[in-house]
Amino acid sequence: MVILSKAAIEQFSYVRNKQAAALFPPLIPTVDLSKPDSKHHIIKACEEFGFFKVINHGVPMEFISRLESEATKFFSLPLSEKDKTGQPKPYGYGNKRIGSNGDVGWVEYLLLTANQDPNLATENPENFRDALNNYMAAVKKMACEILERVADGLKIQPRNVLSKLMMDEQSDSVFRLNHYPPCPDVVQSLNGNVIGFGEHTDPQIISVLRSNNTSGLQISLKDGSWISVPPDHHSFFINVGDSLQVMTNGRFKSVKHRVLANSIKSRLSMIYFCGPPLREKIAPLPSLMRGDQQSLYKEFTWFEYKRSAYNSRLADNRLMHFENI
Ligand code: GA4
Repeated sequence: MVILSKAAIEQFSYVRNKQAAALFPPLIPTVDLSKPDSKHHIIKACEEFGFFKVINHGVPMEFISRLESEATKFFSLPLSEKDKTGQPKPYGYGNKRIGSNGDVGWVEYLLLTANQDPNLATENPENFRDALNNYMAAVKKMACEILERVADGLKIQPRNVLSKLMMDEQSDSVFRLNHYPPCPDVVQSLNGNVIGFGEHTDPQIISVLRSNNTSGLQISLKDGSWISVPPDHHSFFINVGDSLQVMTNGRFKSVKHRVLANSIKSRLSMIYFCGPPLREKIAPLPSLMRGDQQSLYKEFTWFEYKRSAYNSRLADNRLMHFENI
């Protein structure tokens, strides 16, 4: 008879669970914003995945389609035209290079600040600018509603304690359009994967993503495995960012995610990153701290965090430098 040690049994069931997760990946949580109990689903999804899908979001489909068509037009311009927007330092048009520390991906993108009129150096930028402004205003409103439901779900007051950070005139929110052209190398690559956008967590509070119907987005689960997020061009996907992880003292986890290139179809995504004002202190919300519970993080401002983030590589654990030991 073979007697297994406790460690061996744990290892065995860990491998079995991982295999089961690969065969039957968990469903991405879906939150219906038209339902009054959605706050509970939001909290559960933020705790378990740091990620969820939103339906009945109230963002008019015409705003979405219009921006999609303007963005497609922009990315179809000759490179020399797109380059007129200027290199992403940090805002502008970027091609393959992500950030300034050596990261690359199979992607071209436009990075804009969400609080000022976008600098679009195309010939007739009015339509594009208009589409961007309508879309961003509607998404900002939805993000604000989600953050207020987060506050409700966490039973913290006032309910705008989180949303006010991104609604502030000085909020440091960012908007990103990513275009992943079909990638011929996917077929020849070793495991059939070419990285479109490498694994990372988002630094902000939450990010609101919408894409066309091309797959590619994957999120990392707590056990380190990756699952693909089925695309849904009618819905939005919300990521918990590093700042919200800190504000909840680790109760919510910022979700690691990445995008794999597709060999046939191009993928277009639009992401609104809800950032706080630069002067804002990022620390656990006092009303979430029980008794003598200690903060897992040193106190820092969003400016300090951002400065450190811009010196990091995409896959780095950016919060590590701010942890209390
Ligand atoms: C990841 C989330 C957003 O896309 C972004 C990215 C930023 C950039 O592309 O300039 C960063 C990255 C992101 C985190 C680490 C640094 C900065 C690229 C990079 C290597 C706009 C953001 O805010 O942080």
